[in-house]
Amino acid sequence: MYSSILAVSLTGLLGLVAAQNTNVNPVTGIQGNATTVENNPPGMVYTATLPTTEFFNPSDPRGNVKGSVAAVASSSGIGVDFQVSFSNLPTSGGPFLYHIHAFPVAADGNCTSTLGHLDPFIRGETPGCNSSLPQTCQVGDLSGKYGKITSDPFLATYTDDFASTLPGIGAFFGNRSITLHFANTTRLTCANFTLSSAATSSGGSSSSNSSATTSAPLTQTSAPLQVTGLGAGSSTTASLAVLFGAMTVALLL
Ligand SMILES: *[C@@H]1O[C@H](CO)[C@@H](O)[C@H](O)[C@H]1NC(C)=O
Ligand SMILES: *[C@@H]1O[C@H](CO)[C@@H](O)[C@H](O)[C@H]1NC(C)=O
Ligand SMILES: *[C@@H]1O[C@H](CO)[C@@H](O)[C@H](O)[C@H]1NC(C)=O
Ligand SMILES: *[C@@H]1O[C@H](CO)[C@@H](O)[C@H](O)[C@H]1NC(C)=O
Ligand SMILES: *[C@@H]1O[C@H](CO)[C@@H](O)[C@H](O)[C@H]1NC(C)=O
Ligand SMILES: *[C@@H]1O[C@H](CO)[C@@H](O)[C@H](O)[C@H]1NC(C)=O
Ligand SMILES: *[C@@H]1O[C@H](CO)[C@@H](O)[C@H](O)[C@H]1NC(C)=O
Ligand SMILES: [Cu+2]
Repeated sequence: MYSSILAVSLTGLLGLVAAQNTNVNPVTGIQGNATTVENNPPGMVYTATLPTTEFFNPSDPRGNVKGSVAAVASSSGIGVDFQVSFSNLPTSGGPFLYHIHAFPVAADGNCTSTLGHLDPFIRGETPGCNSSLPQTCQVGDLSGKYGKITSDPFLATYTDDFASTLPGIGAFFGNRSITLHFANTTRLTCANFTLSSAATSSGGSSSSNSSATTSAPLTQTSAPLQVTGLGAGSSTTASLAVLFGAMTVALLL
């Protein structure tokens, strides 16, 4: 199951994705490069805290990876500040990858349920992200843009211009999740983002000014949802067209 891709396409975009995947670098999403989100509501903090039980090996005596990803819109509203902290990683199988995945974790903790990466611009998996050009990467490909997990503990802080805390646009991640993978892309553990606070006084910017959150020219607002899995080297591809709204989904299990 880990080496198979299930691709579901209504719009027939799959061939376009595949064509882009095999061509030029830098790659551009079908909906263009990722756009900087400039009207994130300040102070909205979303945190994904890893569960105590590992998805990959629930009886692992070492227990699960510990840690969290906390993300808050910068006080300017431009981009999102991420604070990443992981420890107690497996002693082999790295360097580990982590991404914002498009769907939340099922109640039973099964990380398969998070489906693929957050990819509102329909950029697809391959070629891999060039971290020098983060706007050309999948919005959710955090380890692609900012580095794989290469230490234990692993701590990273960065600002991502493309993810958003503004509900209603494709780049919004507050209703989605983080998934950690082994280097071979097998899913290790995952966690929902949840709203941990909506600060009212940090940074000095008003967080209650609704005019600050009205929509900028964000063309992805009505873009079809695109999620992709991880699997540049996958060997099995199955594709089928399904009449389910304007949705293109490529899923690696
Ligand atoms: C996407 O960004 C890359 C790198 O800056 C650029 O070469 C490319 O032309 C951009 N594509 C579009 C459609 O703007
Ligand atoms: C991926 O790597 C992990 C850790 O080395 C290993 O346990 C697992 O079997 C691998 N999965 C696949 C599909 O090879
Ligand atoms: C993740 O969030 C979804 C949507 O709110 C919820 O149904 C699910 O139970 C949550 N998963 C876990 C493991 O808490
Ligand atoms: C997780 O969900 C997938 C897809 O529904 C299923 O094949 C797999 O057996 C589940 N894994 C566990 C540990 O429940
Ligand atoms: C990544 O993009 C930079 C800037 O355009 C370029 O110099 C570099 O060659 C690219 N790296 C790869 C691996 O394509
Ligand atoms: C998450 O929120 C975005 C923006 O509001 C919406 O487009 C998307 O369908 C939501 N996803 C889930 C899994 O609820
Ligand atoms: C909201 O912000 C705009 C632009 O800075 C300003 O003109 C307006 O007075 C503010 N409204 C409130 C209720 O703070
Ligand atoms: Cu992932």
